[in-house]
Amino acid sequence: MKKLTRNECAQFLLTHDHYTILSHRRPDGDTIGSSAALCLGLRQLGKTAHVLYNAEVSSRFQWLHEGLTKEAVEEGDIIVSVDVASPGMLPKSFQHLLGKIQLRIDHHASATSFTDAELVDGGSASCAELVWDVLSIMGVHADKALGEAVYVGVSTDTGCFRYANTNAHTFAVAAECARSGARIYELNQELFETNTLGRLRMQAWIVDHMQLLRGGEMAICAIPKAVEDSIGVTEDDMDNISSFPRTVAGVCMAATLRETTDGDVKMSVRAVPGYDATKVTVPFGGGGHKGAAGASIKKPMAEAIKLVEQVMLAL
Ligand SMILES: [Mn+2]
Repeated sequence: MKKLTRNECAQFLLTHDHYTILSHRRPDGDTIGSSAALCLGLRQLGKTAHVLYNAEVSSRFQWLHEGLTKEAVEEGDIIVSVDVASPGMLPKSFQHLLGKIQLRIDHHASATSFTDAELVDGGSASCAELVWDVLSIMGVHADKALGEAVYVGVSTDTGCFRYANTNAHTFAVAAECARSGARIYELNQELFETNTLGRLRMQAWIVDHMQLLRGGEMAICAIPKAVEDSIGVTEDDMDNISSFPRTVAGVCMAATLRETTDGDVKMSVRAVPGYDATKVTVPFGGGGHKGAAGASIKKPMAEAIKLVEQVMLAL
């Protein structure tokens, strides 16, 4: 595996003409915005580029991929993944492409290499910023559609510029997006200022049921599938719900556990600076960033809660 700088990555992308771009499973604003931005930028340079159709993209973000997707990789396509930290983060329907992916653009420091070459910057708040840096080296100009794709990635991965990963570069890229004509106010309203009733009811349930540990320094929030079903939340309602328990005053690290349809548990951990969320996820084979990390736990919920509690109490 070859490590690339932004310049080398730009040169690589300039050299070829046909691209398929991959996003990750449970796609968030960053992987969707990054893939859309890369696709639009390559097309602006006259290249043939598509985002591989990801069935898990929720209705909230579908507009970003409109007109950009295709159903299958074509002969001769260069395959590029964006915001994908490990092979396991690829959707099941993309798994057969492992071994054929030429380039990974990513910002996960605790990543597993799985491509021929990679541009990885763990200091970048979002993958979209990295994509933008590379595109601008390539001579791409940010128009409104490209600016909005980058902005969705940058703003969602920084919690609208509130998380600790936010830095001067993040704001510089956001400024480029604003200059491009991106609808900053409308996107902020839609992504950060508006809640569905389902989401608010879920937050109310969390307030009543979260378990505080170590005198309120840490929290575990275990949401049974039956509760999600009875409230009637959608995946959009649950998007980044794990950042909510952490907003309680005094809570520095919070683990949110959700039951999957297979009866296993998906855990998301959020932490403030000085705490390391990966210390809770790595013992379960997961990964992530210090501020935000995740793991899949192949245990029933009751057992998973006990194990997570043990890990948190031992930190
Ligand atoms: Mn990301």
